[in-house]
Amino acid sequence: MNDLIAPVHLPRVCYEIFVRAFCDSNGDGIGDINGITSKLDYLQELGIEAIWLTPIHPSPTYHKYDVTDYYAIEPEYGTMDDFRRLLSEAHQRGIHIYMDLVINHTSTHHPWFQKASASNANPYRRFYWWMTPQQIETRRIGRRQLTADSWEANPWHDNPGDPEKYYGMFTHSMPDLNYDSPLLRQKVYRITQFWLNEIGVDGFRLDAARHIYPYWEKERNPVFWEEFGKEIENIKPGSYTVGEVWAPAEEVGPYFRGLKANFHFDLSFNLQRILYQGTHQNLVRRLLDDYRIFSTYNPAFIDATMLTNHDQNRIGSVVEGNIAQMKLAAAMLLTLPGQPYIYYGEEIGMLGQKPDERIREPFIWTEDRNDPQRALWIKPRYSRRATVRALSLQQQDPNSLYNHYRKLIAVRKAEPALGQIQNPNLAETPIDTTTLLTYFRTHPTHPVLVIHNLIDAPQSVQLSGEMEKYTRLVFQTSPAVITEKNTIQLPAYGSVILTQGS
Ligand SMILES: [Ca+2]
Ligand SMILES: [Ca+2]
Repeated sequence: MNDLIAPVHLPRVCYEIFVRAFCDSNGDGIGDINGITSKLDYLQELGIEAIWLTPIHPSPTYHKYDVTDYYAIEPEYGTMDDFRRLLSEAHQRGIHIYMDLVINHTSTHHPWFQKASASNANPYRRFYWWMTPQQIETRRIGRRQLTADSWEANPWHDNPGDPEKYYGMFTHSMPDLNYDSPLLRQKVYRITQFWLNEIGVDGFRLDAARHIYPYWEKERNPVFWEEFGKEIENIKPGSYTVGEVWAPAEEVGPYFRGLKANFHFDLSFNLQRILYQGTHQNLVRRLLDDYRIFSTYNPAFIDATMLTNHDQNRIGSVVEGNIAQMKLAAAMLLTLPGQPYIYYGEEIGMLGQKPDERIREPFIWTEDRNDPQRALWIKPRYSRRATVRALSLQQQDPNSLYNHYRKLIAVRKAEPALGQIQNPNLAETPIDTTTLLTYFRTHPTHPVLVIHNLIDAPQSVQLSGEMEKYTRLVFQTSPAVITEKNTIQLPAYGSVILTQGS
């Protein structure tokens, strides 16, 4: 169970790029691979050590989560040479590249499905799920319960002229692959081998990991990923994998048998609840419970944390554009254990609420309305120059959200207790004020104490007992005056990071 080898170097801060929206290099308005390459210096300066790219394979949709060719690059985004150059430039800067691997389903335009849907007498038929209405009825699997990631209630779709229907849990244009086919498994492992060894990516983000087998066989999913994890480890030892298992911790746990990391959706929701309600939600205790669950499946588990991703309302909109609360959100994410993922634009306070297109609006690089690098794939409604300060302005302002992120990331890297990714070193403090979130990041020689003020009013905190040793302020949101011995005055939504004074 524990034969997964940890990557030699685990990136301490990661960044998710929605490719279409990030940076346009050739003036067609669509963010692309060369655009990302041109911003590697920016990402390095921010402190990013790994990038998760949303899918870059050919696909008929703007989001590209329905692939038509797993061996190619979407022409809108560039060429294989462009991608190779991105990899090489990223690696020169110590930045890892993770590809989004979407293998729960394909596009209906994928040649596999084209062949599978054309006749039931070819080997590709078995790459998908087919049943007659009668079989569906008998097994009572005609309708599915809605989940956070799919509102499709009727997952069986008509194939014109065919007595059998096919299963597509997201939508009719995304037919689910059926991993009972050994040939399909072989083909998928060959794809991973191509990208890991022939092209040189560092790992994969696994889309819809909990849906590989349909809901009536869902206990087979962690088993599938266990096999997948072993294959990947054979193909390229130390490769990174992070799963999208949008479910409570109890359900996520078993996926750590095969996947090194999984996204922590419960944490994302708890952080949002903390911001809404201004109370700590027993976060530390809940996290310790989750870690216990994860570690029973794999003591070397990697907790992939985030405020939100490309499927959730942006954190900036969760707090209704309040920059002080966005700073608080960043301070929580970047001082908790795990491997944090920043969703592109979070660092400049981008806004956005569903539908999905609206949480994927173009990054605002400069205040120039004709900035050629700014993607124009959609006319922004939430993240406009009038509502979000351009990066170029924030870079010059020491108190900007951008510089807040940069400082926090630097502190996370400088303090070994904060940068520790595996074996989460989190501990409760004796402070029990509900409007404060406090925790230790334990360490044999350099432990850290973190205190967040969760409300829109100053609060003072008395440090007693063990906490009296923490006298050195290594980070503060804005001047947090230590008024007298062992008392810290925290401004509204302010955070401090303290170490033991020497
Ligand atoms: Ca472009
Ligand atoms: Ca599936």
